[in-house]
Amino acid sequence: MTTRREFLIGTGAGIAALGTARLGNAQDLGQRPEPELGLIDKIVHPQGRPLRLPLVVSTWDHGLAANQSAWEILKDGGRALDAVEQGVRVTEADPEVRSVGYGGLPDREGNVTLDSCIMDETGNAGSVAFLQNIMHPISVARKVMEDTPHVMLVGEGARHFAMDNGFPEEDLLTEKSRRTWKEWLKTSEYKPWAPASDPAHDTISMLAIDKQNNLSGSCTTSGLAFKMHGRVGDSPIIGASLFVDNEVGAACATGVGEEVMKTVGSFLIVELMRQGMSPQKACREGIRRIVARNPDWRDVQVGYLAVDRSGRVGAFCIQPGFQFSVMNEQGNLLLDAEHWEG
Ligand code: SD4
Repeated sequence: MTTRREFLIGTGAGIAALGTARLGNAQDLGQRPEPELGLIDKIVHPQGRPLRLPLVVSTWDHGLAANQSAWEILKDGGRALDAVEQGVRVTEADPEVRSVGYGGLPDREGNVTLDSCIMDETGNAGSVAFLQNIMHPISVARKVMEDTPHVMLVGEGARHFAMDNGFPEEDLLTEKSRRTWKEWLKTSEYKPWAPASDPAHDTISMLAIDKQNNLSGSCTTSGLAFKMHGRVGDSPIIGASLFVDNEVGAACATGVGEEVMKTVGSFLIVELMRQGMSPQKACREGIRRIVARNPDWRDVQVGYLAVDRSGRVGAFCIQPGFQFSVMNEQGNLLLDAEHWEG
């Protein structure tokens, strides 16, 4: 049973919980959740307050379903690495999410090409880029990490590696996405900088801390819709879309990958946390670096999400509209990130 409550929180800290907050899981059954002790108040606290562990956070509203799947692993004492893989597989398999995996919008030539990476508590990492016809790039990225001496495989090599390891080849272009592409072809307007409030651009990135206090992260996407064939964004690039350091925390990204890559955003945010910044301030500084070097920042969306190893959460974006999902034993919430005020 899920208890649905609406939260409207005015906050000097800037993260306003505006959407529907879904509180309640098996342990809350029959009890009214206590908002003043719950997730929201701790997240909106100016310095951030540690949330109860284990904990999983992810980008956008499709993160709610992904968090739930990750939580099934975390609540039983499972490993954060398994949680972040299983969590984003839900999104990869969902044809209604048009920016990740199966049903993702294609490049301008009609090919669905996928980017993904994963990183564990020991600093091991795996990634795949420009992968076609494989529904679960996150699991291929994990195989690259665990079964090869390498970090990254791309294109045909990645696809052959996946098939050799038993991943089925599938057509990932759904009828709905094919129709959207055909519609786009009528104008063929090349606009890779569109803000991420456009539903075509919603990568899932996920971070988790397990009961052993270990961190892991994952990221998976079909990338910018109608991109040039062969274009690869930040999502498979360790340090850009994702970085995990078990001594400090973890960070991940969504939005226009070129901006994230040029500022090595997730690595930057983890290093800022290492120097003592809260996750919230570190995410804000990551966004400030992009805004500062980019006169056209109003046309660009990037959103960052971070946790430190104590369980403090931060999120910040350029344009209003970036949402993130946070789950622990107290509930599974969708929150609006604070945005840059030009
Ligand atoms: C990319 N970062 O390919 C991805 C797209 C994205 O929300 O995150 N959209 O650049």
